[in-house]
Amino acid sequence: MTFELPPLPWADAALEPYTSAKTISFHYGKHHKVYVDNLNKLVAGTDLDKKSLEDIIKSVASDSSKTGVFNNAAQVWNHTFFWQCMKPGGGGKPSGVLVGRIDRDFGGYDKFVEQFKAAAVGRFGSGWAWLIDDNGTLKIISTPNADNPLAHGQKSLLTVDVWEHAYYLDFQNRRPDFVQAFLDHLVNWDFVVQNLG
Ligand code: MN3
Repeated sequence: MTFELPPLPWADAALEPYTSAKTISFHYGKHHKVYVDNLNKLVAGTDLDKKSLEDIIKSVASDSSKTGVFNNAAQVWNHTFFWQCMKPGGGGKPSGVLVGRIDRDFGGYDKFVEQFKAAAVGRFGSGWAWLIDDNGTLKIISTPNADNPLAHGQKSLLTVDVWEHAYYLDFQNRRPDFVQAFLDHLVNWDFVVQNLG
């Protein structure tokens, strides 16, 4: 199948001032698009080209001869997921069903924020921080480069991209400020609840 760059859930400037239209134009319009284009080239004419994106990621995750396919497929999935994790006027404390889960598994929202920031800021180099549902328990993890929870049989609820291209135009080297802005102003908790399933 031919993979397509999915439309963004909001306008390019909708997340300003925390993520600028310029960042989105590069991050979505160039980086995300290139992952889609590369994936299409890599799977064309192979036995992978009839599989879904999720099946490709799971089937090549531990195949060291398919690193290029994995990296591009996972980055397509990660970015599509990441855009949905944000919305204008988002962030802050969640309400409803998530409050109880966060209290139980982290000991409160402040502890959740502390752990999420530590994972996102502490990821050396490029990667992602995630809130996952690991067999009924909420956990925070970080992954390097393109790696993601799907490749490890875990369920993703929320992610933040901490590759420099995600924040450098707006925050330069200040990754902690970007992660704080993400948590305070951008998180789409409705999407997180939807992922709980
Ligand atoms: Mn990115």
